[in-house]
Order: sequence, then C-alpha cells, then structure tokens
Amino acid sequence: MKTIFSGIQPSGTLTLGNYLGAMKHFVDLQEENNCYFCIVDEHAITVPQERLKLRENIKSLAALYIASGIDPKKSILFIQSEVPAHTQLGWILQSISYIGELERMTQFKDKSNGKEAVSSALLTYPPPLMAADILLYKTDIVPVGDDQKQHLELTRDLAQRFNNRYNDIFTIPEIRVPKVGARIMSLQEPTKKMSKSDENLKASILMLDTDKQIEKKIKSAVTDSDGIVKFDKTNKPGISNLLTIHASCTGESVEDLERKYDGKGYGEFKQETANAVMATLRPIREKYEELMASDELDRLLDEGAEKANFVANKMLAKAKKAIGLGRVKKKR
Ligand code: ATP
Ligand code: LTN
Repeated sequence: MKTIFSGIQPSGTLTLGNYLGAMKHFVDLQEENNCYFCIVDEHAITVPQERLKLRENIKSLAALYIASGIDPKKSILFIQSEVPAHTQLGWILQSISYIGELERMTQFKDKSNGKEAVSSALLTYPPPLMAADILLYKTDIVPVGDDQKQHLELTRDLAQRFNNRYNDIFTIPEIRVPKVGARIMSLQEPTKKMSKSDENLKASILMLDTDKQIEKKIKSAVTDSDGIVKFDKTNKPGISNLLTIHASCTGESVEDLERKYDGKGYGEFKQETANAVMATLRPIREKYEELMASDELDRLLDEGAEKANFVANKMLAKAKKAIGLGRVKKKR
C-alpha cells in the first residue's frame, strides 16, 4: 500500500483537462492505497480571487471530488487552509529554496508574464508550499497532469536537500502522469493547454457544462481541413486532441479510434466524441447537484481536516526539530 497525495486549486470550475489528467485517476488509486486529496485554496490566492467566489469554488470543488468518485471513507479529502501545518512547513521549505530555481518554473513565468502586480506568493508556492503539501504525508506517489512535472522535480530536490542538510525525514515522492490525457489541449488553440482560467469560453469544456454546451464546444473545436482522423500532434493538433479526449472518455485506444473513423468525416467523429464526453460528465454533474443541496459536505470536510491535521502535525514537529526551531521541552 502506497501513500498518494494530490491537490487541485479552487480557482474556477474544473475543466475536462483537470478531470482526464488528474481527478479520474485519483478514483482508481483510492482502491488500494492510502490517499489524500486536497483543495489547495492557499495556492489559489497567489492570484487575485474574489472572496465569495473563492468560498463557492472551494465547496464546489469538494462536491466535484466526491461526485467524480472520491469516497471519503477510503480517502482523506480536506481543505488546505484548514490544516495549518501546510503553510508552516511551506515556510521552512522556503528557507532552503533558491530564488533562481523558483524563477525558472514555467508556470511562474506564464502566470507572471506581462502582469504589473505579481504577488511574491506566486513565486513561492510552487514548489515550497506544494512540496510541503506532499512531504507532510510521507507521500510515495503524486498523480498529476503533465504541466506539474517541473514542480515535482523541484519538490524532490527540496526534500533531498532538507534530508541531506538536516535529517533524513522526508520520503522522496514519485510523479505519476497518465499515459493518455496528461495534457488536454484548448479546443480553440490546440497547441495550448486547456485551462480553467482561459478567457475564451469556447476553449475549455467545464465539468459542469450541460450536454448542449459540450456538444456545441466540440463541434466548433478547431481542426485542420484534410478530413483524416489520425493522431499527429505536430500537423493535426486539433484532431489529435479530440482523439485523446475520446480515448480517455471511452477507454478505447487511439489506434482503435483511428481505425473506427477511417474514411469517415470529421462531422461524425466530432459528434461521437461529444457523445463520449457527455456520457462521462453527465453522472458526475447529477451527483454534484445532489451533494450541493445536502449538508453532507461540511461533515465530510470536517472529518477530513481532523485526520489530515493529525498526520501533518507529526511531520511538522519532526521538521521543526530537525532544523532547530522552538524549544525541546523537558519532561516533568
Ligand atoms: P489553471 O488552468 O487555472 O492554471 P490548473 O487547472 O492548471 O489551473 P489545478 O486546478 O491545480 O491547476 O490542476 C489540477 C490538476 O489538473 C493538476 O494535476 C494538473 O496537472 C491537471 N491539469 C490541469 N490542466 C490540465 C490539462 N489541460 N490536461 C491534463 N491535466 C491537466
Ligand atoms: N501546483 C498544482 C496544484 C497543487 C498540487 C499540490 C498538485 C498544489 N499542491 C500537491 C499535486 C500535489 C497546480 O498548480 N496544478
């Protein structure tokens, strides 16, 4: 049995990319492992958030986790800001992080590019705070999408650095990226990652989109004009992205899909891709509505926070001791 940890930011309604790249795989992992799934609200405030909207997004993300199949009886589901050890260990890890290595993070460069007011937290969350999330729980495996590879590499470096410099307390985590669906692309600019913060509303399928919205977005997805359903990321990024989406939703292989749509037009392929996405998201949406209307969520999140605090505080105490913070209390 391994320990698994992953986090998702409550920075807006999740996209199909978040689901196929991350959440969907969490559900399989929880069967045989010790899993922690976190709503990383402290990460979300590294860019401006509206207070009430953030509160709503936190609850909505908790409901989406459960609606997607995370079972709070099997996994620990909790909100990052309800476990103070995360920011406390995050601070300790900042003290061994170098500004240069943080500035090299692609996500930092992308999110700060062209912005006038960039918060210092945008620089210091991936990885010092993200590493704290992971390292507090002796995590063996971190399931994430492709865009988090660089953050995971730096997390491993920080853990190693701490272990070498102070005491060997942290488990070095491994990244787990899905074979298909690790990077779902924008439907409008298929060379760019599908993102919940994309301003073009047609670019991303949201997990809570209606069937009609899903169908419309897929039908208007940008493709090429040669009419051949074939996976070729360089020359046919739009069709390749739809093939990946279709394969991840139905479980068929990309090669089988190429054969199935050989000689058929994009119209039919797009319609059936839309059907596959609708069938994937519909039951999640229905369960989500039920959860949002009940009081169950609060109870489950309280339980999750209690369990996570118990484990996280123990590791925080070890880290403080290793580095020399606070006092050693005499036994009376
Ligand atoms: P934003 O798009 O607003 O910058 P994000 O969706 O990248 O945010 P998170 O919500 O924290 O950030 O991502 C949660 C998980 O979803 C991560 O594991 C991330 O790798 C994965 N993920 C995000 N976008 C995609 C995508 N387009 N394809 C596959 N996986 C993705
Ligand atoms: N940085 C990630 C979200 C994240 C995370 C984590 C993922 C925060 N803490 C711990 C895995 C494990 C992002 O921006 N998608």
